[in-house]
Amino acid sequence: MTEKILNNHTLEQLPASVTRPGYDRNAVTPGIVHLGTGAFHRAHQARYTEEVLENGETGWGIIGSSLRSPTVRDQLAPQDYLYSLVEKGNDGEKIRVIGCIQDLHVAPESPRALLDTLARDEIRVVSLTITEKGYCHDPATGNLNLDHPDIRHDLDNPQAPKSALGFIVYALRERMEKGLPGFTLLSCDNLPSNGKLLEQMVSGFARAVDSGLAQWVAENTSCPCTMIDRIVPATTDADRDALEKTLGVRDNAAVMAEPFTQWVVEDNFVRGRPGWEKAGVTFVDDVEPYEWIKLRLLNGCHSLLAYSGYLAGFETVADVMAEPAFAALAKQFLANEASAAVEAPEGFDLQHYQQQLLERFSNRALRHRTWQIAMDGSQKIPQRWLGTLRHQLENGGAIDLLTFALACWIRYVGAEDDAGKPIEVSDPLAVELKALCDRHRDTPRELADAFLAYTPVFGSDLRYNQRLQEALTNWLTTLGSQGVLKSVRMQMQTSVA
Ligand code: CS2
Repeated sequence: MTEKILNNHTLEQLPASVTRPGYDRNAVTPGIVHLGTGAFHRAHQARYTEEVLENGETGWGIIGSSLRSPTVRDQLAPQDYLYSLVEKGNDGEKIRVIGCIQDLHVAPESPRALLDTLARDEIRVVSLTITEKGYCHDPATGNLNLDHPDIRHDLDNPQAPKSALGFIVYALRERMEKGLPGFTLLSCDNLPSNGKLLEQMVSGFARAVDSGLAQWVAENTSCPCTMIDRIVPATTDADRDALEKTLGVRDNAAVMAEPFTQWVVEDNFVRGRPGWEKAGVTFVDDVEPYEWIKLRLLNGCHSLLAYSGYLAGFETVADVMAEPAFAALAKQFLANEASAAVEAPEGFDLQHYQQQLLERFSNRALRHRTWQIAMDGSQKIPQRWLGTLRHQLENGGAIDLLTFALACWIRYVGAEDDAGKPIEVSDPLAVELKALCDRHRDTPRELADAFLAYTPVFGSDLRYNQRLQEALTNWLTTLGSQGVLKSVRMQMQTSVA
């Protein structure tokens, strides 16, 4: 018997409590190509765009793309590109079927098809969720890494690129040659000044192709900065099974998210944009203050909880937060260290924001794995912790928990948890980082020095800071002898179990 799946035919059979597209999907034409159509995009930008289509702006359908795996296309295509967004809070859930994705290219299967789509006149916005490492930059300096294997490949293969930068620049070249206008490039990744970074990467790549092209790209595109925020854990089979019971049909492409969502965008679009402001997006002149608050408080604390919690044996962020000493640790990190290094825009209540974050992290309806957040630390740490750390060092501020966090990360990339179980470390620099740990495993001072001298992550300015060296060495020593759980309990002065 074939299982019933969510699609155009079964849409009408869903329970009445489920919201579904109220507009005519056949009347929608594409205006956006999105690179990296993972769970985050589907729970965030797509949900705002769905609202725009509901408001009658039919020219902003989304054509998705995956730069690597066919999984999302294989899930969505049999479902007529429909999927459920399940918003889960401690007090229940809301389900909405989203219909704004119209098609999805799997780039490695046909790079040509994606290039052709990007070169269509009607495409006015190209947005990206390709994760930090997708920008092929050096995380410490923000420079384009021309030695990156994908960049080298793409410079030699203009007809069949692999990287987002390759697709964007070669598609823009085709548009230039056809006499078409450019498009807006909208970064939706967790990076500071993500638009500026994208602009630099695109222009660096374009210059390496041809200087005339680079100039055309600069004149015919814009790269607004954005601050994106919504916690969206990877969907599990258990989530899909539970949802099937509610829906009465199988949805293999469903995404789970917290109720909270926020998107702050710089209003700088070269060929118009969807009326996202009517869907709750905040348009501002300067996104930067929002970005720093989000990266240093939310993401900084998330990474702290992920490394320390994983080492201590906790599977999800909510599990970590259920341990009082860790909840106190998060609170103290936000109040004493992370928030010292940000400036709130007028009217922004930083106290309330911190309180809200602690509640969001404690959402027990979401199973957000510490392992998932711990991925790609080498690409995340500079913007999440090191800017704060530099600020605190310069101003004589507290660094206790920043150095604790760094020590946890170092132990994590050493690839063994506190119970002696191997860790599957997922990071583009995993091999080099593990080698550093192996070389200096038994001498905390040398281990601290070796990491602080590792320029791809730390740059070259932190290595000789004595206060930092000592604090990091102390934590590595303590963690080596006591493990994370005991150390956190001691630090937070709660009783040792
Ligand atoms: C998380 C983020 O995986 C991670 O590194 O910190 O994805 C986080 O959930 C989002 O930025 C929340 O907006």
